[in-house]
Amino acid sequence: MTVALVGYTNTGKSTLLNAMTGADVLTKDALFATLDPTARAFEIEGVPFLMVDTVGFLQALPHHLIEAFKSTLESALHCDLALIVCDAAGDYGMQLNTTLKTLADLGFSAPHLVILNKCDVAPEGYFPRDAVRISAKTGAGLEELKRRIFDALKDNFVRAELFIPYAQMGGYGNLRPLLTERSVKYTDDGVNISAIIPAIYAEKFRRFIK
Ligand SMILES: Nc1nc2c(ncn2[C@@H]2O[C@H](COP(=O)(O)OP(=O)(O)OP(=O)(O)O)[C@@H](O)[C@H]2O)c(=O)[nH]1
Ligand SMILES: [Mg+2]
Repeated sequence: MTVALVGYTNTGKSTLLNAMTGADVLTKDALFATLDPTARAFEIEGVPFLMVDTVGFLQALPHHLIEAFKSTLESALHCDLALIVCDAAGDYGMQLNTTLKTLADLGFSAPHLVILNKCDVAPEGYFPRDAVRISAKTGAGLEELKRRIFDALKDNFVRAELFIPYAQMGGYGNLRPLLTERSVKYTDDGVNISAIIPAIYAEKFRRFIK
C-alpha cells in the first residue's frame, strides 16, 4: 500500500518522509528541493507500507508545468492514500486549496488526510478539525499520524494465518508475490505462515487460510 506525500512546496514533505522511514532525502529551505519522486518502505504495527515523496506545488502553477509534473506525480497518483502536507505556520488554507485544486486537475481520486506540519513553530489558532497536527522536525504527533494512516488503510489488507501443505507448495509459490510473509514455520506436513494480504487478493488465498 502506497502513501503519497503531496502538497505545497517547502511544507516539509521530504522531512516527514525522512522522519517516518529513516530515509535521507534532501530537505532544504528552498522552493522545489525535491524534483524526482522518492519511495521508501516503512511499517506500522508490522504492516509494510511505501511512502512516496513528490515535487511541491505552487499557487497558479502554469499549465505546461502541471503537464511536466504529471509524470513525476504519476507514482503518487496511484497511491492508496495521500497525505496533503501543509505548513501550520504559513497560509495553510491557501496551500490546502491549491493542492486540492491541482490534484483535481490531475484527475486524482484517492482518499487523503490533511497534515499540518511545523506545529513546533506555529502560533496557536484555529485549525481544520480533522487535520493531523505534527512536527516532522521534533517528531511530535507522528504516532498519531501513524494511527490515522493505519486506520485509513485498514480495509485494504487482511492479516491471516496460512497453512500450506507441502503438496501444494507449487500453487502457493505462484501466489506468493501477492502477499507479505511475516513469519514462516516449517512442520512435518506443511508450512505455517503469518501473512499480510491485500484485501483484493484475499480470495485467492482462501484455501490456505486457517
Ligand atoms: N520548524 C520546522 N521546520 C520544518 C519542519 N519540517 C520541515 N521543516 C523545514 O522546512 C524546510 C522545507 O522542508 P522540506 O522537507 O525540504 O520541504 P518539502 O515540502 O519537501 O519541499 P519541496 O521538496 O521543495 O516541495 C526545511 O528547512 C525543513 O528543515 C517542522 O516540523 N518544523
Ligand atoms: Mg521535498
